[in-house]
Amino acid sequence: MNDALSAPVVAPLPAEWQDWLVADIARGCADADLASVMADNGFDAAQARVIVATVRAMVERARTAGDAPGAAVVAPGDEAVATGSRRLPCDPIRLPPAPRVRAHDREVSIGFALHDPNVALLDDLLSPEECRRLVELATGRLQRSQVVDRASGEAQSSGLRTSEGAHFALGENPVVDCLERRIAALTGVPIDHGEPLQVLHYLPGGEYRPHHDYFPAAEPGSAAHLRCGGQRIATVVVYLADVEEGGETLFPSLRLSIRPRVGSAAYFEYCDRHGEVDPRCLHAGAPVRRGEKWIATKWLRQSPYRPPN
Ligand SMILES: O=C(O)CCC(=O)C(=O)O
Repeated sequence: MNDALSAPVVAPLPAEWQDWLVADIARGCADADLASVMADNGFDAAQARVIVATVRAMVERARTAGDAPGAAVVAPGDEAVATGSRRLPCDPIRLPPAPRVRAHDREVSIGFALHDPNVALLDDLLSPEECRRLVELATGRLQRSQVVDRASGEAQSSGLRTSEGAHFALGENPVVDCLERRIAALTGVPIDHGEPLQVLHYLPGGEYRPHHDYFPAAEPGSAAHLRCGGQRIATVVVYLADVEEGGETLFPSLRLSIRPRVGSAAYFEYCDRHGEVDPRCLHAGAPVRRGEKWIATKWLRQSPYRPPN
């Protein structure tokens, strides 16, 4: 492709969409998925395909020339992250750069988005009816929630996590299927990179003490989990009901507290394209003070997820 041809196609594209495309191409997203998100968000479908192909060609050309846009630059003096290496610049957030975006079959609002680390509030990810349906489907198959033992990798009950939960296989029913498609459309992470959805129920006093969702590479219990689809890269916590009091999702390092509101979701990323994890995404489910808390949690992986045997 020559520059004279590519320039007019890319130039009118708003800068935030250019950045989003460059970042998602570098992460390995497929052209068809990127074009489809753009089409869902008001771009002409044919033009979106041309734009994606053009930006990809520019990224490839820059990479060949040794000047990849978004390439890792180690910033001298940056604080260390979990691996003990110097901190790399945070990847741009995976969400499309618009306050209101079309995600598969539904308009979703981005309530707020923080950068570095990437944390966002998604409003209206599910309708109240869909939330009620998920709660209904989970009731009757709830079991005590477990955590992964850091040394052995085994799942076990713990006072750190006092909820009960139910797992749903990928696409197990229409609500789960729609939710998975919406999350994939929003994040560009393919559906098969998702672990089974968990619906969780907390009674008064129930909580999830501060923890990370990723598997620290240095811990012996992590190895078996990392073989199942690589590292966890992001989490979506969907609130299936309001909570009368308490039950916020807390991010102590960010001094951020997200209050459960039916249909909305907390979204956060903690593993970049170099596999570096970000301990600042420490989070907790605060104790429920009054009422009950219902959420659905989706963990996304670097690669297709295969459950351990
Ligand atoms: O209960 C919450 O608000 C947070 C849930 C959570 O941390 C998780 O599922 O990983």
